[in-house]
Amino acid sequence: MKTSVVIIGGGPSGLLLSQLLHLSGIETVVLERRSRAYVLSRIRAGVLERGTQDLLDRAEVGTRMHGEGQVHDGFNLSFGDSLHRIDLARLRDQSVMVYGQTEVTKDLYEARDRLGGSILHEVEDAAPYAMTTSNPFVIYRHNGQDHRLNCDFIIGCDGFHGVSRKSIPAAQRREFEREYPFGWLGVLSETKPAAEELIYAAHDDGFALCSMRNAQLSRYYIQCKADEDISTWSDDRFWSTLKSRLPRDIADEIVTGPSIEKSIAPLRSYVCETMRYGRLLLAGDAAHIVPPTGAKGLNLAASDVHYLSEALIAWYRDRRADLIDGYEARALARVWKCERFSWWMTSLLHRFPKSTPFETRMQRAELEYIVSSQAAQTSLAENYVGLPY
Ligand code: RFL
Ligand code: PHB
Repeated sequence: MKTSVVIIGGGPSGLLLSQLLHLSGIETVVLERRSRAYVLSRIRAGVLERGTQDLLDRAEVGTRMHGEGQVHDGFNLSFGDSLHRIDLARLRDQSVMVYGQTEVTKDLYEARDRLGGSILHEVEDAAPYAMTTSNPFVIYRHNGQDHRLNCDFIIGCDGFHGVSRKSIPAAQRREFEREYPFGWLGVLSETKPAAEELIYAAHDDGFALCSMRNAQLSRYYIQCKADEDISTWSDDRFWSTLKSRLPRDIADEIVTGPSIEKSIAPLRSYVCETMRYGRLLLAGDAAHIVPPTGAKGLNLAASDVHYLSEALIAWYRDRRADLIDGYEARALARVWKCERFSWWMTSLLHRFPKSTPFETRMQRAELEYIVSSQAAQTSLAENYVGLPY
């Protein structure tokens, strides 16, 4: 069997790339380890930058996002029992879109199905071979049978735990990592959101975030221990901890209800600068992870897909190799800036178990500076709405 591009991983990066390539007449096969129901049950990102929205429009999957997503012109920082609004529209003349990753993924599946895209689910043991030759191939197992798929390129869109990055010899991988000494405990609940816009709360007991998916669906997170045992977190304990980290007037208004999803995510910053190894190219979480505080993970995956789709289209349409050769450098230039922003937001808003009193004062001084300085707010807003591609 032969196709042009094999994409390992059918999350948002893999599906979006496959859709963009299809629209330019390039054939792809997507190999996904999980079932479709499992992929759609993962609750993840909620905030889309303008560049991501534009890319979804270009992929002809933006209609439902524009109809059902919420345009947010600002968000709030909370500390010391008060709320401070960051006015994205005034500071940067831009907004973000609140529209869940689950919905983005559903829209992409719908489009790929409608156009006859080839997405194989519950694929086992996918592995790339001959990446440094011009005839790479992928071996995998599907429905109990082994297969070999020849191709021109293999794209690793298989997330942080995937096989693609690990197929690059360790000696060739330039990797950088920071783990944070805490995680996020997230809850989804069918309740009215705490406020119209997101609230990022820094509190002496730890960070909290009030987000949403729509007018009747709230998403909340609280900072927890890295090795937290989720079974010790009843809904009641979650709600009372969340409320204790928010300004009194917001906490009093919070509508509680049963959680319909509860999970813990570790926080990590990670970059594999080796985003290309011969005919294997990495995109999205397969190549880099940001802590979720800046809402950048999915958006960064989208900017990779933008550069990579341009590169592959130039290869097939104009027989140009320069954008493939330049992919890693173009992507990394943006990746490192988003890594910096996500690390900075995380460092600013969380309680670090080993912080000294001086460091805690520095965090507070920085928050005070941000809310009193238009220059500082402009920088925050510029990064939050998304750096240009
Ligand atoms: P994904 O979504 O992890 O998809 C990878 C896919 O590859 C499959 N796979 C394999 N398939 C075949 N063979 C193998 N060996 C395979 N190994 C893995 C997996 O099953 C999966 O389907 O990576 P992708 O596509 O690069 O997308 C990245 C985003 O999912 C991620 O960056 C965001 O969710 C991060 N993120 C956020 N990003 C934002 O832009 N805004 C946000 O508000 C935001 N909030 C978040 C987040 C991530 C979170 N968690 C849980 C880490 C909030 C949270 C809590
Ligand atoms: C979310 O709604 O899941 C969300 C929003 C903003 C973030 C992270 C997660 O920074």
